[in-house]
Amino acid sequence: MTVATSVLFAIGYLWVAEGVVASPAPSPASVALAKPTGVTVNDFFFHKSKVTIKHGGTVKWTWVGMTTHNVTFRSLHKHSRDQVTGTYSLRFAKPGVYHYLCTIHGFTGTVVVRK
Ligand SMILES: [Cu+2]
Repeated sequence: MTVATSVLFAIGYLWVAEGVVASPAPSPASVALAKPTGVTVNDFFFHKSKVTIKHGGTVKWTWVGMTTHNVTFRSLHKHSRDQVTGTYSLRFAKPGVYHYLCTIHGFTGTVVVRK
């Protein structure tokens, strides 16, 4: 074997070995955890008005009505903008029962976060 072929063999080997180490497939569990739970913001209600998620999970609200609304968690000091379209996402690290409302119209929703 010449020096040139030895080098080519070495490069080929490293390329294959790195490919195996560098791109592990994502586990199904991590993919499932990453998917947010969807709630729609309607005129004039949240649907579903109560959702249950696991701690560390995310809820994503999507505005689907014709009127300006917001998602406001007074207990968490977190809120969306007043908006007619678009989305708002919030991640819940701690278990608990979280009530929220649209402060413009007063309709309410609940996020239950399990352990
Ligand atoms: Cu509203």
